[in-house]
Amino acid sequence: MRARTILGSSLLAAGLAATIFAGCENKHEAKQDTQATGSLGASASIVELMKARGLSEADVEGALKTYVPSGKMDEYYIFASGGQSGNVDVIGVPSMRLLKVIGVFTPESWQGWGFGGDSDKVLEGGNQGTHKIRWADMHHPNLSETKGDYDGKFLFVNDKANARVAVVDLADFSTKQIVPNPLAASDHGGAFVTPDTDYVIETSQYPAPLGRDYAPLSQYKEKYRGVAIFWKFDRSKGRIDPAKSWAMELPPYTQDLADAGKVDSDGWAFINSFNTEMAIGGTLDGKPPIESGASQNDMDFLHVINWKKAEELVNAGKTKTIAGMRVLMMDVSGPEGVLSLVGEPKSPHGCDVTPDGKSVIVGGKLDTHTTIYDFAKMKTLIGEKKFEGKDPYGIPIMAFKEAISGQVEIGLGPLHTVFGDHGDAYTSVFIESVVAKWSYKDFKKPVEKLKVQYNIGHILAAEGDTVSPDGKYVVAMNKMSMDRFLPVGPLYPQNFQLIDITGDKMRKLSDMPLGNAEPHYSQMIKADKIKPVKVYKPGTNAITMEQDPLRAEGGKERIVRNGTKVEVFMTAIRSHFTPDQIEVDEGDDVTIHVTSLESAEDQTHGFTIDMYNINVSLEAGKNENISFKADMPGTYPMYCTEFCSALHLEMAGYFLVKPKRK
Ligand code: K7E
Ligand code: CUA
Repeated sequence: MRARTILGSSLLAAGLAATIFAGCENKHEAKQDTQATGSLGASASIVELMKARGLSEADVEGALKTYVPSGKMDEYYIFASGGQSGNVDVIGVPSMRLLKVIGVFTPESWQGWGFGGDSDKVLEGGNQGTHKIRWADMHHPNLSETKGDYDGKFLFVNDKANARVAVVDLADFSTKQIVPNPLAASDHGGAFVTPDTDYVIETSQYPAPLGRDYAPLSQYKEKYRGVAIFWKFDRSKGRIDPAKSWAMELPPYTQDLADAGKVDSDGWAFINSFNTEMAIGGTLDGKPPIESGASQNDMDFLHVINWKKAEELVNAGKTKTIAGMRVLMMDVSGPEGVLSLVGEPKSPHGCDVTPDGKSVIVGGKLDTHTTIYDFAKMKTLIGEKKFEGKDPYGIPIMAFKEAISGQVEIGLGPLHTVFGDHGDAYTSVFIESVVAKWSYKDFKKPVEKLKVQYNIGHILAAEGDTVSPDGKYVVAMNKMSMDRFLPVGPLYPQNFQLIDITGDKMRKLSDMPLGNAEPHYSQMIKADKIKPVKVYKPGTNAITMEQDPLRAEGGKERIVRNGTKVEVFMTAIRSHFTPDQIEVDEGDDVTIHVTSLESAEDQTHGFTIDMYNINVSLEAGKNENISFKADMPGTYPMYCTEFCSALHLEMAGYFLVKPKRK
């Protein structure tokens, strides 16, 4: 009876039956099915299923909108920050299935990332000072852009904890470069790209003396500074060029998020800040913690930077070199009008430029509004030098009221804002645990709030921070997920909730537990913009993406000994290594060039030497160069770690280290 009521009242069931039969490729089977049960019967069985599983119509709608059958592809990719895992999570939309975890800052053993092969050099490049850094607090992945739209070629990510930026090439979804920031001790406003990816912007978080020299906290105001680095990206090489990069000294306010201008505001960058009080804590001495010291002022500062003009000043040599980097100091940038400030209410967080580049949206963690800054107004104020004062560092300050076009009452704790395709904006509201939908064109109050589970920190939309957002989807990236998933101990997964924004009302479609650290930001790109290679050209070095001059070739495998240096040219093909026996003396310096001779798609081998912490992945065509000291005498199997063929277990050999004579 109940089943009939649902059926009768619902277009969904009919739609379901239609979908099911339309989706059935084998007409004969479909016909048989219809004969056996009738189309109503099929619907009835769906209703039975719904009943048995306790699913509502909304659940089934969510399932139908997100289910991607075997052999069908997702419509979008998400590139999500892997947070403290230091690696990037790649997720398909709408299925919300994890496709890959790209090794970036943190060794990743499936990809052989950081276990003796060429990737070690990339990780080495990211060392800071005398320290080997092998983790990251990854925050904001940014896809490369052409004319303000994602072009699907590169991905940039920042490491807040160790002030670094990495470049991932989407030709093979692997990391090519890590550049350590020589000036700052931590970053946050990164890795934001300018509309043609001329620059990747990285701005500091916690102030410190530039170059990280020692200075006592009592000299905070005099010696501590913030900094913005403009990393020059060389697209033809696919690398950041540190020699052509430059920086801007900033006051010791705690700079937070940043965004590059676009369209109207192309050539400009915006960085917000908190702790303009310059509180330094001192809890053990009975002083207030930074948390309360930094929340005294009603206004913090949005930093407005004319980077095109700053670039001219840098090229004219008006810089000071600190830690090897050209820095435009505040005594130049303030008077020259390339750095200006304007008030921001209170403890701001998100800083997001609208798709038309006309406005900058700032959310205040301790404010209930988002503030909409009007770029045209700010440009005029700066051009006419109409300021209401200067900060203690001589940086001019615009009047708040004259710089904004409005404020919208959003709710408790608005953080980040992303955009749809018709002037709609979506703000994550942390304390209230909602996504607030509003209009940045006419400053409408939230037209709708959608509850999410729980404490949404971050948010993304389909191509939502480009000049042409797609609409379609928003994802709430929720910090907390109690009562959503099977318990896994006191450290809970994050909860990605996929939201359909095509209708008048937002609809939650699915939940995805993400058991891999806290994603701070993510971007969603149309899948057809990404065109990765399927196999490497024979003998490719995956770091240079060129044929490795030291690759091994079939028939030319050999072991070359030169004093205590041993060089092995080894090939891998189903299902053996050549050579498969290597004997060296204790203390020898060993280099193994191991090349996969496979050319078929998805035909991967791995190569490991037991106990030597050596493990590389050999995708078809790839060459890896492995160098190490044979410092541990003994007998060590070496084998292939991918189940590559029926005789995969036989793909093995021995690495023998003969002890030194005593
Ligand atoms: Cu809102 Cu980098 Cu998490 Cu700040 S982002 S923490
Ligand atoms: Cu090659 Cu298993």
